[in-house]
Amino acid sequence: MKPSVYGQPLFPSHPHLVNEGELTPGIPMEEYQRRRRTLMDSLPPNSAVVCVAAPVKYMSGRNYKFRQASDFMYLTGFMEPSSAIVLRSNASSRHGYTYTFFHPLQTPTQALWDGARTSSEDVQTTFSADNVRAVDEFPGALKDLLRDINTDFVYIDLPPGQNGGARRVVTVDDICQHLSSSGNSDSLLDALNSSSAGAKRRPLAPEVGRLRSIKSDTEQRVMRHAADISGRAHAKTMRFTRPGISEHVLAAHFEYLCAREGSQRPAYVPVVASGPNALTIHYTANDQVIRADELILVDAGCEYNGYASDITRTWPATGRFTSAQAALYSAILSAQKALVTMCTARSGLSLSDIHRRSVELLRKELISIGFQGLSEGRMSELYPHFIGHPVGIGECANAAVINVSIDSVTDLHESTHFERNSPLKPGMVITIEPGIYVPPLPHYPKHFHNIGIRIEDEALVGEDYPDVLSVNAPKEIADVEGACQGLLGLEPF
Ligand SMILES: [Mn+2]
Repeated sequence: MKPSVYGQPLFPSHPHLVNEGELTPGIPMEEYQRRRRTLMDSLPPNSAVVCVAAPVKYMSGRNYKFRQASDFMYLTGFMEPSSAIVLRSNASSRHGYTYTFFHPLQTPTQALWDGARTSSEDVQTTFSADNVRAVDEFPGALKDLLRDINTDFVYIDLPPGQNGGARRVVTVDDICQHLSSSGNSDSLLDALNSSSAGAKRRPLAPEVGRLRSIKSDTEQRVMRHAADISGRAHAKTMRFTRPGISEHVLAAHFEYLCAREGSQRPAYVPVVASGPNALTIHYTANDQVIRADELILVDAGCEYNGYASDITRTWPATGRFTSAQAALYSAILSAQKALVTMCTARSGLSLSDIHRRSVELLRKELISIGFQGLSEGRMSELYPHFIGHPVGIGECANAAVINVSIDSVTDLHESTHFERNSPLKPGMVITIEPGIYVPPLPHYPKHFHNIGIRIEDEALVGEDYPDVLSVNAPKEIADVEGACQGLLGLEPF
């Protein structure tokens, strides 16, 4: 069906991407219903949930490729901007709650220039909404909801603020601004800030975050596919590497390989750090030339059908580790493999526990290759970040929420409402990414100076065993060298 009459790929228009019965690729319509039902069942009686789509962002006059807000995507499967939903407890309705969908009505001019948006009829039938209304009516409906004496709690989140990355307390004017230019946002803001509304407002993100942290079977399948694509791209990028080319060429090559496999976008800005650049944890300039004696640290992963992947590998430019590089690499690898085995429910460990183990293990490994005087301070100089983080539907996060994870400043790849101190549960997907970055300081062995190595896998937590999703990316020294040298039968393209 060309042109499509929908605002996103759906089975009738894109049967090569979306199977019958699925709302988004890989995720059935019933699963979205189950997510909403589980959310509503987890809240007190007489609760309402309000969730808002992402706004369109502009780059010098033209819009960026749109990406839906993560929680809205998780609850609706709807991939268009300027929309909102309201869920209300209602035991007598067919789903156990009522589902009201606000979306923009399209004008013929918009359709001509931007292509079709999903019609109200299709929002109702395909997305299972009980009521469909024009988004212009949303501010008024929200005001009514906040004043409704039969609604005890309104779970609502507001877009992150601009004030240094910290979340503002009330910013629903942002919601109105991007949902409805005609809406009276002043009076809505007044309504939200009224004392009665303040007493009923609750943050939605922690509630959705709890659900999002446990991946269903279908989510696990999508995430495995995302990791397969990224892992293979790592292997082929190893093969593609040669001294004398620039870091950005490897970044471009990796992204090209993922895009060809159907990835919609990179999950985050990749780190391609050659030699001492690897000592900058968030190195993303990716604009220097790779030298023959250097290692290259590549932290890169694709987003595929809404789910992120996140893998780091470090390999030699020439395809062969020097003895110092190999010694440090093996030390980190043996700690990394031991840490991956801890990603089970049976272990009873939390991510924070695993982090503490990672410091102990790395210290022991470093001592065995000649490091001395590894006090707590020295360890955090060599290993300045956290062991890992949850992965799933990506989400921009602010550094204030969690300030020690590698990815916290740029992107968390999953809800920020992950309980680091609670034992791991089956169905969680977390990264295990120990790294050592040796500054050129006299208290460290000279032959390790300026070497930075990180090895990062994605582990699906099981009851008794972890399932490593990122297995396609070579990790053992023999496999990494084999991939670089073309001994694994892998072509660079
Ligand atoms: Mn990561």
